[in-house]
Amino acid sequence: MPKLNLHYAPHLFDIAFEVQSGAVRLSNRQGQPMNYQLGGVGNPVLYHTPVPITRSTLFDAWVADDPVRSIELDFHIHAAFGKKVVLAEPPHPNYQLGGTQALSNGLFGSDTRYGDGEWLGWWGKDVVLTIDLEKAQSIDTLQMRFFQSKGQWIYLPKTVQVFFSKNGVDFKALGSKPVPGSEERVLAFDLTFKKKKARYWKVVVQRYGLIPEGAQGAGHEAWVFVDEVVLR
Ligand SMILES: [Ca+2]
Repeated sequence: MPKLNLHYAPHLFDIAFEVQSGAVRLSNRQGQPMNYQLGGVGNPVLYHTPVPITRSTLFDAWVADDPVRSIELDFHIHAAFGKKVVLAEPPHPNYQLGGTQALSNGLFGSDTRYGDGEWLGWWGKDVVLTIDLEKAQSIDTLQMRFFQSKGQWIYLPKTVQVFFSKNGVDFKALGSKPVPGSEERVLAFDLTFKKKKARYWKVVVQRYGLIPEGAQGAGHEAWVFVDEVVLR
């Protein structure tokens, strides 16, 4: 797999952000005052403390004295937003910029490149994760996005399974679905099932496996890339 330059060096003057427990925390190296705005309307607000995100919205922030230095985040809120995700196997060290919380931060990765802070990549491992919704919630849909770039050994996974649990220990299967073939660079995958109320949810993404003969990387394990685990 071609190596990207992933030494993530945010530009000295950039605004950095983190989404923690459903709130956006902003910073910049110089500690300069920043403004933000939700939904692109209303008066800009001076940033003091992490801003809770309670609905799907655009979030714009900029350095008050230098508005060219800005970020725009497009939040998609869902039941797992800001909730803790636990992975059975961590992503590959080269593709875990955003950390585990990137899977439930309400932000999607780039549609064209997988080296950003949202896409997490696993090599030769299934993606197995549990989400604690903190209280029982009624859920009937799991949505995930998968990156595909066969020339770079990134393949869509084979199947996705979803399980639920009331105690976080005993999980019951709810649904399973093969991932449909696609030529898209990013596949939006949906798995719907009978509505269930539960606090703990588990997702098992079965990887593609070995790259077939005749393809780039034949005989090697394929990668799987995921940017968000949406529960509704
Ligand atoms: Ca994300």
